[in-house]
Amino acid sequence: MQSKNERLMEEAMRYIPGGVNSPVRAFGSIGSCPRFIKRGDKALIWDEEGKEYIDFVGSWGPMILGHNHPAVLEGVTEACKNGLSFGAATAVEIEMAKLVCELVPSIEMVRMVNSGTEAVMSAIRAARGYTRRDKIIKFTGCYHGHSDGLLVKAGSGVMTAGVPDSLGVPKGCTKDTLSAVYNDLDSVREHFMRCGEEIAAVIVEPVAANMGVVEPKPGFLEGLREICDEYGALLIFDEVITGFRLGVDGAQGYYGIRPDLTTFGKIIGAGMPVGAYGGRRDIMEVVAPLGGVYQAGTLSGNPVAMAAGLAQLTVLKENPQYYGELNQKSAVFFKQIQETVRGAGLPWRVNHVGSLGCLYFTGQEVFDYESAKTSDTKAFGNYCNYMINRGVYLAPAQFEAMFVSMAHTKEQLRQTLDVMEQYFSELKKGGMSL
Ligand code: KE4
Repeated sequence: MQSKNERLMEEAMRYIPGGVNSPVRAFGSIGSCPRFIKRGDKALIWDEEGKEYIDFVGSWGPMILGHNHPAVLEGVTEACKNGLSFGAATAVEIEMAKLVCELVPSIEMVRMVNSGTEAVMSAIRAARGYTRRDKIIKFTGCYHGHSDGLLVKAGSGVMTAGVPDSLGVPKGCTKDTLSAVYNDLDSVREHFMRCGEEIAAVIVEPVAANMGVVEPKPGFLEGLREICDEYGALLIFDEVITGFRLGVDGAQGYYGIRPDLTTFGKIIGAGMPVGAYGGRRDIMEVVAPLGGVYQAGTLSGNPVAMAAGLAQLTVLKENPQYYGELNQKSAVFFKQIQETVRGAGLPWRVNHVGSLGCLYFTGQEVFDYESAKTSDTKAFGNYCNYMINRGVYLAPAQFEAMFVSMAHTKEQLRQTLDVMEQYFSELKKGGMSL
């Protein structure tokens, strides 16, 4: 007998590629049927079959306050009553820009767009327009959205130009994208020594949260800052995940590094489609209509989306203690996961930074893409399906982060650990294959 989720997936597959509007949602890497989520509240979500889950995806990061936060709901509801969109300047966009500039010291000017992808694409164009240089350095294992120039084959040789990692991306779009190794400053220096005067920018996830969760080694981010200054290249922090997550001033505040440009998404929209890029005024002044870098968008700065983001950022600004509580709660939780795994005699590794964490199914330390890739994704799939089937909604892919929110209660985290303990003890008794 087909479940409702299976019936919905069958129908979705008829009208939407892969049945989903974003590939990771298809549960392909864990080989099971996606849950069609009907609603969320605080740290919980329910699927169309009425099953309840403790949510550690949180829409891939935006729901730091949990689902349905009253301030966000009220902000959106009130904004809707005035109309959904005008394609004209609105006062709420000024409020939003002012708040982002106030909360993130490196941001002197900011432009709203509709996704993280659009924010990164635009920031790179601004960097190229400002420096009049073409090349960009990114890091293997870091993901910056799906704009052509960034869909570069992972690990393509340090000495060679980027090779497209997707059909439909012409070689010309990636020839100026150079790959370096995360946490390896020498791999960055090699590029600069060879063609430093052609390099417009280095773009980095200050905490790499698209190969699980990989923290920058001490000196890595500082080294990037120094190398960029030495060669006149710009440093772009892609804070689509870490922005307003690690603290109100993101990873740049957490690590004390000042990038030239920063990209945002996710939390800045509180679940509505919002991205943003901003930074030094002299750089942002190259953006149209002020300067010659063209970028536009029908729904950029949409008043309803701004109301959502403004409400969430205001709650975070007015309650700075939330971050201490969230990061402390998360640190205890991720350490307990590590203890649970070790207690079952298993070698797997937990990486965590603030409220981001990842359980890697590998016995190796994970500090870059190559070490992350040693994870046993099949074993992860078995674990992930077990957890989801028992009401713990994890990202259905090994190389995604767990997101803890302010709404997760200690009881829900304890419940999650109990299910993990069941899994690992059954595994140890041989009740399940790896
Ligand atoms: P969006 O275009 O998906 O809003 O943002 C792209 C992006 C840019 N930069 C970073 C660091 C990101 O993590 C992302 C998107 N993150 C993924 C999750 N790892 C979104 C989930 C999905 O693709 O469905």
